[in-house]
Order: sequence, then C-alpha cells, then structure tokens
Amino acid sequence: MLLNTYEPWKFAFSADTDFDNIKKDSYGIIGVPFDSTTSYHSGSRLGPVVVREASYGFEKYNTNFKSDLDTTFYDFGDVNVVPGNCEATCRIVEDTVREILDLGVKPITIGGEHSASIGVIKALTEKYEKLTVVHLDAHRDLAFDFIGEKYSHATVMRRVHELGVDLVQVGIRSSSWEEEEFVKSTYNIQTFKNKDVHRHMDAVEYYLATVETPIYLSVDMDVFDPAIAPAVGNPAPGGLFTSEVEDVIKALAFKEVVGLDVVETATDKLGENTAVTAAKVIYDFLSLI
Ligand SMILES: [Mn+2]
Repeated sequence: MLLNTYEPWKFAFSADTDFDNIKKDSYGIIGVPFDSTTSYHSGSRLGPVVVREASYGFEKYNTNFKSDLDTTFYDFGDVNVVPGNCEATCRIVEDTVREILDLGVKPITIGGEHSASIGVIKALTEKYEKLTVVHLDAHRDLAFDFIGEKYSHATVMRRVHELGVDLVQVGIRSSSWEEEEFVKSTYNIQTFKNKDVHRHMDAVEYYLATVETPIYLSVDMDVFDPAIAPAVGNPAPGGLFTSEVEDVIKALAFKEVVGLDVVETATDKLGENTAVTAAKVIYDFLSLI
C-alpha cells in the first residue's frame, strides 16, 4: 500500500492491522494530509492527525444511539501525497483504495481537502455498477473548473458526477449561477438546502430510505454551522446542527454504505471543535453501520 506511516497514530477503537488476517466487510481508515488547492483557510493537511487525536475523547458505548462501537475497522495510516499536485495525489488515493477494496475492506478517508474524494469514488465505481453519493456540504462543488483547474476542492463533485453516479446534496447554502443551471440541466442531482434540513428532516430521511443503490457518504465539515465547526477551508454561516447530521447518518444505518469521507478539517490545535466534531462523525458512523 502507498502509505507513508508505518506506525501511525491510530483512530480510537481500531483493530490491530495484520494484513494476512483482515476481516472481510470491515472498514479501513486512510488519511490524506493534502491541502494544495485550498483557496481560503488552509491547514486541512493536518486534519488526519487532529481528528485521530480527538477520537480518544469518546466512550465505546454510544449513548445517543444506544449501541457499542463494535464494527471491525482498521486504521491503515496516511497515504503518500504529492504536495502541489492534486491529480497525482488523487491517483495515489485511487490506487490505495483499490488495494483496500481488494482486501474486502470499505474505505473511510480523513481529509485533507475535498478534492481527494474523487480518487476514492473512482475506485468504488469500478466495483459497484450503480452508486449514490450522499454529499453533505455547504457548497455544491460542481464547478466545471476553478481558476482554470479541473481538479480542485471546488470541482470535486462535478468530476464525481461525470463518473455516472447519482448525487444527493444536503446542507447546501452557497453556489454559483452556473452550478444551479447545471443542476437544473441534469436529472440525477437531488438537493436539500440547509433550511430544507432544518424544517423538513423527515423529507430527507424519507428520500434516503428510498435509495436502492449502494451509498457513499461524503462529509465536508463546512456542512456544520461555523459555530460548531469553525476551522474549515471555506466557512459558510447558517449550517447544520450536530443532531441533524446524526439524523442523516441514522437514516443510512440500514442501507448498504460502501464508504465514507470526512474532509476539510483545517486546524493545528488539539481538542479544537472542528476536529472533535469530525471524529464524532466517524465514531457515530461506525457505531451505527
Ligand atoms: Mn464545502
């Protein structure tokens, strides 16, 4: 595997990694410490370190969901990134995820900027003929290019959509006119804006319950309100509450979820809100799935 950490600081409750005895249908964490296309608040390259550190603040018993975290999962460490080269980094992520899938393990990616999700999802579309990406984000990330770049945090879901997957965008509150026109011109992008979530969570839950394909969940930490998760690449006021994101994860608990990413945590402070909340998303996911 293309990892640069032999003895990584591992996510709390992860199983010992013995590559000869990996359990099938388990989950495997990789970190992608990369933030070269970040346009505003940089620092998400440190996300994998601070999120893992924050994971040690939780109990094995998840009080909200009345369940133990008993899903088997591994922490494989961080991939080797190529600073300054998004396309090369995404290819390395893609190759690493392909190896993880060959082991029968489903990927959980800690970012790093959102751009790396294309590598993960590309590998998954080779394995799953149909895929629905549930995308929690303040932004649509559907620009065709961003300041001339096709591979960027601002274009990632456009590249994902080009792979032929269905998209469900949740928490949206910032987009360009071109992105809105693009959504209108397609048939397979469903949108729940931030106020749709605040006022009609039942509609979000109902919609997710009807998805029949395998699901990939991509969580940009800026989907949360900046009061909850301030240290992100592009904060956007008016975001989701922690309990609303819990409800979305809960709605996916009985679906076939084949991967998760939690990206854009940009802080160098241990115990910072954003890192703790990002760790909680992964912890809740593993408690429920
Ligand atoms: Mn975003």
